[in-house]
Amino acid sequence: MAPMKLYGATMSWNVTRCVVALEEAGSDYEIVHINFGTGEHKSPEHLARNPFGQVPALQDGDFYLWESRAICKYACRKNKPELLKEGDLKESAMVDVWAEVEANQYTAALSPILFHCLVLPMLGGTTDQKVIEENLEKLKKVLEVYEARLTKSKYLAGDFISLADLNHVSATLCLAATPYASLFDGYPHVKAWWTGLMARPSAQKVVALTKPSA
Ligand code: GS8
Repeated sequence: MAPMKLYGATMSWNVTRCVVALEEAGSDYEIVHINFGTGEHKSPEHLARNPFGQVPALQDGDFYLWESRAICKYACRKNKPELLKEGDLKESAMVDVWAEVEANQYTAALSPILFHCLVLPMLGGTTDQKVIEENLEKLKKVLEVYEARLTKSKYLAGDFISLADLNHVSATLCLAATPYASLFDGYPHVKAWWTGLMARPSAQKVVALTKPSA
């Protein structure tokens, strides 16, 4: 069967979130670059893949889907369901809980920081320090909860790695390029968890893909 196609630009942490899951699942896939500069994401071809004209989108044969976290789940269900613990009612529920926390607490606070520190300057916009500070405060409160959780279990959903942990990798990698790279220093268990995630080949694949020369 033909490899799956992940459409996107690897500078997007929504796209590289999918790269991590596809790598971890051992999926057969290839990345198809979408050129934002030429507006390719709004072309009829791409709108057929993602009606919102956004990246990422995934193609598996004649099946298309979008929304990075749905793509990540699909890769796991297809190639590595252990990452979702779907056979266990309570473990899978904890994976769901921490996957929601990643999306609605952690990345909800981290994204505006990344946007203002990294994306806006690239687009010629002006960074709003107030937005950064407000979201840093939110993120610190979230990290306090993570620190407490990670003193009790090795990973977020329990003593097993899951998609809930892996979904953090792509956006957190971008934090290193901001002035807040040392944020985790105040949270030793979070830092150890992150160091473990960073060492995984899937995270290193994203590092390699997002190097300026890549
Ligand atoms: C968000 C996708 C998104 O914002 C997901 O896949 O998780 N909830 C969705 N994609 C941006 C790229 S930056 O990460 C995008 O395509 N923006 C272009 C646009 O909105 O026109």
